[in-house]
Formats: sequence, C-alpha cells, structure tokens
Amino acid sequence: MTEHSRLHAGTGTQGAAHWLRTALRQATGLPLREAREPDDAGGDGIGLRLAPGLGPEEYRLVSDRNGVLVEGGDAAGVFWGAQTLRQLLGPDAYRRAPLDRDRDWAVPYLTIEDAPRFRWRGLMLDVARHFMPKEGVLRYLDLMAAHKLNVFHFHLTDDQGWRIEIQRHPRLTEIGSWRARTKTGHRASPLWEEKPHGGYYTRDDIREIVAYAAERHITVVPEIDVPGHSQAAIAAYPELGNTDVIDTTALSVWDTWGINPNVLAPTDNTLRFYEGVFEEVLELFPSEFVHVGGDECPKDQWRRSKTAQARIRELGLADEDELQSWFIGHFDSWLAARGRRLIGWDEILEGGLAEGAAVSSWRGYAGGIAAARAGHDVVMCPEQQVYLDHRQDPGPEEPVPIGWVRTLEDVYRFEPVPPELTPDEARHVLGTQANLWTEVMEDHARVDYQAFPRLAAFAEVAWSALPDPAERDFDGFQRRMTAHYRRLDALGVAYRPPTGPLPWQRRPGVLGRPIDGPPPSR
Ligand code: TNX
Repeated sequence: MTEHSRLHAGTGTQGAAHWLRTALRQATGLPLREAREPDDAGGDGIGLRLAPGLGPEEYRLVSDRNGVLVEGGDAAGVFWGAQTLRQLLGPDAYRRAPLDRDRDWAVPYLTIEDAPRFRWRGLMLDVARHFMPKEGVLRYLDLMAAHKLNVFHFHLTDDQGWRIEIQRHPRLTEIGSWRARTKTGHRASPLWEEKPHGGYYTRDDIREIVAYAAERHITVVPEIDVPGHSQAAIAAYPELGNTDVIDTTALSVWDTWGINPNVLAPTDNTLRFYEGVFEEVLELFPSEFVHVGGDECPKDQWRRSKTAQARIRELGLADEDELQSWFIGHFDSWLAARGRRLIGWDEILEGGLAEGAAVSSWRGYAGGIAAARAGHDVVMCPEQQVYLDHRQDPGPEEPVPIGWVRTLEDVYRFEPVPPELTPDEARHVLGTQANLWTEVMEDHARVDYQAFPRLAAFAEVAWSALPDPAERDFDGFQRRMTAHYRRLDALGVAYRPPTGPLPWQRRPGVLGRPIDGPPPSR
C-alpha cells in the first residue's frame, strides 16, 4: 500500500470500509482515498464487496498483484475479513499513529477462505464487582473485534453494584452504584480498600456502547441479575427484599464477595419494579437475548418468609426451587411477549425450565446437556474451562490466585460441544463464551492480565477449532502467538507474559482461593 492506494467499498460494505479506513489511516498515515469504481483502487488498493455465494460471517480474502479483495457473505463477513487484512499487515497496523511514515505496507500474496464454527462467540464482563469506565468497555469491544468475537455479555448488576441508569428508579444508581469500601482479595482475606468504589453508565453511555459494538458486528446482551445477586438493588429500594425476614433498610451495597443470602422478595411489587427496569433495558438494547441471571439464589430467606411461603401455596408450587422457576418464568413470558428471548445461568433449569429460555451453562457441561436435550438453546461457558478469573499458572507469583489452573493450552483444548450430544441436540449449542468475573480485578490492566493471552486461544476455539481437542495443533498456535504478542503489545494489552507476571502484575500478600488438582472433567 502507498499513498496512492484507494479503498473501494461495494454496496453494503460501507461500515467495514469506515472501520478499516479509520484503523489503517491511524496506523499507517496513508490516506486510503475512496475509489469510485472497483478497478480504480490502484494496483495495490483494497476492494470490499458482498459475495452472495458465501454464508453468514464468511469471507474470502485474495491478495495478489491487483491488490487486496475482501468479499463477505454479509456485512459481518466483510468486517471479519477486514480484521484479517489488518492482521496481515503486521503488529504496527494495530498502533494509533505511524512509527515511520516511509515504511512499506505489504500484504503477502495469498487467498484465505474463512468462516466461523459458532455463531455465539462471547465474552462476559462483570462491571458490577469492579466498575469499568466507558472508555475501557469500548476498548474491550475493539479487542473482541480484533479476535472476531461477536457477543458481549454485559453483567451490569450484582450485590456489589448497579451500573446502568434506570430513569424511573433513580436510587438504583444514586445508592446502588457505589460502595464505601471493598474487600481486597478473596473474602477470607483480612484486607480492605478503605475508599469508595463505584460508577455507572448513563443511558447515553449505553447507547454509545451498543452502537460502537454494532459497528463492529458485536451484539451486546445485557444482564440484570435476579432474584439473587441483588443486594445493591435492595440497598437502594429496601422493599425489594424479604422485609418480613430481615431489616432490609439496614443493608448497604455489598463490600465483600461470595454468595449473598439477601435475595429479592417474590412479590408483585418486585415483579412490577423489574418489569419497569426491563422496559428501559429493552429500549436501550436491541439484542434478541436478554440475560436475567438466575444464578446462586440461596433459598433460606424464602424458607423463612411468610410472604414467600404464602406465594408458594397460592401458586400451588412444591418448594422454593419452583418459586425461583416461577419468578424466571414470569420474565420469560414477559420478554417473549415483547419479541425477545430470555437467557439465564443454568440454575434456571432447577424447578423446571421456562419455555423458550436459553441457558448459559456455567457449572460444567451438565446444565447445557440437559437443556439441549430438552430442546433449549445453550451457550457453553463451563467454569472448569473458560472462567478467566481462574488462575492461569500454578506458580506462587500468580496475582490473587483463584480457582483451578487453566493454562493457555487448557483453554486452547477446550471443546464447547460435549460428545454425548447427538448431532440434533448439538445444534442447540449456539456457541461458547469466556467469562471475566472481576472480584479480584480492580482495573483494566488486571482484567487484561486475566483475559490475555487466553482470550486469543478461546477466540480460536470459538471461530475455527477442530471438534477433537487432541487434533488441535497447540505448537502451531504457540508459534502464531509469538506474532500475536507483538499485536497485543501494539494494542497496549497488559497480558500475562509466557515467563510469568511482571513485578507490577504481582499482588504479594493478597489472599486468593486456589483450588488444588485438575478440575472435574465433566
Ligand atoms: C460464580 S458464574 C458466579 C459469579 C462469581 C464467579 C466467580 C455465576 C453465574 N456466578 O457470581 O463471580 O462464580 O468465579
């Protein structure tokens, strides 16, 4: 490419052209002027066009002496092809300004034909435990796009914080979006950070995030976690809690970690309140799926609550599990009536799975298998495999070590589709997702450290992995990683170096919760 190279964008490829021109102008300083006709792109120009013969998200990239042509089955395919083109230009193509204006930018002559294995290639980010300011979220969307990930599961609420402005319930953010102090390390750690922590996204921030994602062919799936993980909401509106069991007015936004007993009361008031929340959520997020959480809802308060017990009797339910299932079922029909689909953590299977609901299988594969067999769609994200908060090395230097050791190779060999599913059942596996829970990740550098390099291995699993993990070429992946580390450097990603954490990436003296031995395989 030279200053004379032009970019021709065929019908329906303007979005990818805009992204590519912006990215390459920044990195190369070349103008990449618009070509009016495909043949006008110059000998080493770039052409983008739709090719009806290709499937969804599929692309073909041809580089030869006529320049580079990227064809996609749809706009997303062209966009992923444009990402590959940047990859081929070398690590400096990921920078925001040229290091050297005189250098040559050449794409090797080659042909690439490429399409994703899964249509749900997700990353979940928990912005409740530690808030990630909007800039950081936009940056993660760029990192996702660079790895061809296309679903951003946005975990917006939890016991430790409520992160989305809801106009009709302003106290959710006035009270619920910050806490006075924070546990440092695992909950058994004696350390506290004695300063307020918080933040939230305004409605316009959310609109911007959703639009930025859409420009990158990423769908944002919002999560409002109910009926557990709700202490921040109860602190803001005490009537949402089980007021006949505890004094909910004494609750504040939670400052430590773990499974919290203070759950929502199964009352009409709570249902109406959350319908109001979800109405605003639907206005902001166009995604087909809306995540309602449903995980880790201890039933102790419901057992002790006269109100909850009366509701169980009135509905003719067997127990508290069925009460949770009724609660989730309410929002399943509520969402379905508005043309959306509910997705929840695999606990929503307990007490009967709501019709039409999809499941995020996190406690292993079992929930996903049961759901797929019952004809429900599944996103595979087993904690034994793709919880990136878990440590990536057994060494003593790992910062705040949590969970099982899941190395780069472990993640590379993770297989989303369990072999016990028949081909028909396996079609319900929409794809897979890596989850970033941020209890011990206080800023974006800590998030980077846990996410990378493993997210690169995960991205290959989601896009192109052979179904049999034993057939995957990890040595080849590692060789390709040498080049990829240079790209991550150019992007400013604070990954874990293969040789171990850098001094400032360590957290000496902060207690984690490592689990010894390998994770259960199923
Ligand atoms: C379980 S995964 C949780 C999260 C924690 C995570 C820590 C899930 C649905 N619930 O609340 O942050 O473990 O690994």
